[in-house]
Amino acid sequence: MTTIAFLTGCSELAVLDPKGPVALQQKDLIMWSIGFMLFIVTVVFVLFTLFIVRYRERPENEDYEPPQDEGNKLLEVIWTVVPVLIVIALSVPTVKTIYALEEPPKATSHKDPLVIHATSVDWKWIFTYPEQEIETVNYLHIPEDRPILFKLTSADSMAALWIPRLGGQEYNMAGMETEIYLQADEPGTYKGRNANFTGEGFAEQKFTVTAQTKEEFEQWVEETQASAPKLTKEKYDRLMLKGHTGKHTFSSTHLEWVDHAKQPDYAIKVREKLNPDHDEPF
Ligand SMILES: [Cu+2]
Repeated sequence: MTTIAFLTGCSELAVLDPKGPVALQQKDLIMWSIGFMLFIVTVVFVLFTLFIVRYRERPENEDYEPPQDEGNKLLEVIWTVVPVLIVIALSVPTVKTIYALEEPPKATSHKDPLVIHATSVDWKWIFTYPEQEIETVNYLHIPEDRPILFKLTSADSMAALWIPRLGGQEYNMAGMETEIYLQADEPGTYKGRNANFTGEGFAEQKFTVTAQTKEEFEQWVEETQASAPKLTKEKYDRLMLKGHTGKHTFSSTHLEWVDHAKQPDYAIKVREKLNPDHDEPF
């Protein structure tokens, strides 16, 4: 663990500090796998040391010729069965976790998930709350203790949504929709980013997630609906240009005229129409 911490140059290991049930399950799987593998490494090195000490070359054994044994049933069975058991011990929990993560977290599965569309476009994140008719750029507000169903797609490059404290990444791909459930157990601000290299501006394709109590979240929704400007097609199209932009908030969504999962060439057509040398993402 210390080595990992030093190698990554991180003062904190967000993946190992989960703030939600999805990230917690993944952390448990990581810790189980590392622990189990450390155990195997230990056994191997102990046996290795034992053998080189015990069977080292000694003057009194100079003429020793080992007997020519072959086909020791017991040994053959041991070194076949043990690796099979190792594979089972690692794969069963992994597959179980993968399947469990396709569903909303168990503890809150009685609650309706909040649906948020997350669309990546070089190099920003567009979040759409279809039910609330809200759209945000580069930041998110979510209620705590409620599963969030992210519907992911990309307007251009293949990206990956990653909020380490809430769970592992999932790909955003043009022309299709992928899904991931995430959930925050406590209010707080968590970092999110694109985890799939998409060129020049990739490093800064980040966003923040603010997890709030149910009441605070509802208040944010109401205020946003009341005070944020409507999203116009003109404004939205300028978001399609490659580049960075700050945080933005709107009280209507781009789903009214485009779903990138169904129209993968939307951004390309917009870029042809706009002049990338003069127009910039607003
Ligand atoms: Cu780092």
